[in-house]
Amino acid sequence: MLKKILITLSLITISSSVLAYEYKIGKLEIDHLYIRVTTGTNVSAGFMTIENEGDQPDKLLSVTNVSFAKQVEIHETTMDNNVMKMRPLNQGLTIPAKSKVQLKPGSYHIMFMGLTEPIVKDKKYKASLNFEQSGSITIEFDAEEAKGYYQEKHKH
Ligand SMILES: [Cu+2]
Repeated sequence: MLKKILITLSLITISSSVLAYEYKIGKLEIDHLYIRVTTGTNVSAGFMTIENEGDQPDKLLSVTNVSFAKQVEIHETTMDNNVMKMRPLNQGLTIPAKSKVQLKPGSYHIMFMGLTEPIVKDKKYKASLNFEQSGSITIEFDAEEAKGYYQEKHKH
């Protein structure tokens, strides 16, 4: 009986460490962070989910403290006559109250340009996310290969 309880406890410990890459600042919860592994290009994109549990909207204003890229912008991908285009969100990305915004391929993303090193699997990439209401938080992206979706055409 005691043995069974111990096994159960250790399983709980394992599953909670899987959730270690979750960040919380103010009323925001940030999850599923990853940056795309590069294959010879000097641009990459970062993705995440941001959930706002608060009653007030917040805004991701900028991404700073990035050591591996010369320029970082918040982008939106749109379709214009079947041509995929990206535009920088110079006013920031709004996270409405009580809702979740997904940065994902084909939609919002963090654009890293002028990479000073390749993005390789199993490395972590640090950045600071700066929010209008909640302030700044330093996060880490896991590097993941682009798979299961089309390669984005980058038009800058
Ligand atoms: Cu982009």
